[in-house]
Amino acid sequence: MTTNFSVNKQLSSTSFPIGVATSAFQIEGGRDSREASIWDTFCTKPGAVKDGSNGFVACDHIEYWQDDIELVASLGFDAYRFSVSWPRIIRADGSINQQGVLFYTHLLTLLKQKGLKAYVTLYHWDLPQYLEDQGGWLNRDTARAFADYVDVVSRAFNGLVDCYATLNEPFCSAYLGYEAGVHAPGKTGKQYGKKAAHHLLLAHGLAMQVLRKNAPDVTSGIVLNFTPYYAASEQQKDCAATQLAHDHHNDWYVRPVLTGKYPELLSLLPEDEQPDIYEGDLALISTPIDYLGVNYYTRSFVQHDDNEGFTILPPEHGAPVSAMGWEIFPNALRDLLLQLHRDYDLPPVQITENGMACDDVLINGEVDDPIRVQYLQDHMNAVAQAMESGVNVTAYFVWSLLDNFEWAEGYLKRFGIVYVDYSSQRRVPKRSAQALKHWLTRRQSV
Ligand code: GCO
Repeated sequence: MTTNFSVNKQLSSTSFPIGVATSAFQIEGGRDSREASIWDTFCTKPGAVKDGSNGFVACDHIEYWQDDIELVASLGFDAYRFSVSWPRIIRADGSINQQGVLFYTHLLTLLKQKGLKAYVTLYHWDLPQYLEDQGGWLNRDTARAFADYVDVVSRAFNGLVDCYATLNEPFCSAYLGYEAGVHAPGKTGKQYGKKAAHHLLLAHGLAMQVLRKNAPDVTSGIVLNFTPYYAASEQQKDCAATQLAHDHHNDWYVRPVLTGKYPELLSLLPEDEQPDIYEGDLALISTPIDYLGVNYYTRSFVQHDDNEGFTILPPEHGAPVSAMGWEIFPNALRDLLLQLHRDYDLPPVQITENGMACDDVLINGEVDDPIRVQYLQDHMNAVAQAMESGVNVTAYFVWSLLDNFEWAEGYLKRFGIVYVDYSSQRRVPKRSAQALKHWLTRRQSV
């Protein structure tokens, strides 16, 4: 297998951390040693998850975590981004699950021993079910409960963490979970999405204040996902629809965090779709962050729609797509970074997720994924171009270390650079992992 991997010099110095990412629900398993999360419940709904699977075992990382960290180190990465499972830390009765806390402190200690930087995400979609039973993210109190949980972990992890992310992709939690209903908890209705989003952003703001107190030396921020939208035609109404999609899905999250204001769209929303904003909320939400985490996978085309205002189109016929059906278009990552740089007074940016699902198959003990190698190389080079144009990017993470539970797709989609044989839990580094290793271990310090 060839393992050539050629990346622009900006990203090829050992002083620029290259990492690999995972999240708790997607890999851990160990369901019996934690409380239920909204994803456990969602998985029991007929038809909610394509293959009818769940996160009871997943990659059994709760058993194999030492091997998995060893793998991250042996592949030559500088950093590991993972998430902490809230329902593994705080029990329904409010007490602390010390075994859960220990799991993560052991993991963090091992990362330190291996010289790997620890990037810790505090919420990657697995809300404790007992909080959903009280209204979940539609209940303002959930934001306060999050801050209390963050207080517990940031004290326990003292000295072990390099970087915190409060939330991962609040758009997905709010819109996919409470409006479109395709993610947990599976609620549908336009009256819910922005309300849930506001409480999530509030949770972020409250958590930032806790982190400033408990972990003042740790780089802290938030991770947002962005789908750059392109107008399906030059017609004015398609251009307006594209802006609307951007305001709803991208700008709704980044603008309040960076400026303390929602997009103007707020005043145009029907009353029942408006979030419940209290005095002081936006000041909290815009607590200064040390970095903005950007997750990028694809772009989309947008068309005017008479009912909804906009509709998002599938990729054009013949466009290269991933196994998710998402268009592969690296230049949109460069352009996204440049646009953020133009629109905002940006803090340093980390690319906290980037990767693709392929139809990977294990043949004679090997998995050949040249398309993923190309994808990663092209996207890293797109990042390097943005850096050349002045965007301050300070880290890059591949999604994901392992094939894992891909939410509503179950185990059908493989995003890992390491193949997981779920029947034996054997891990097999794909060609992409080998290519990355070859490149990572030959970088120079500059
Ligand atoms: C994400 C998610 C990941 C997904 C990945 C691919 O943050 O979107 O963090 O959990 O697996 O994006 O869909």
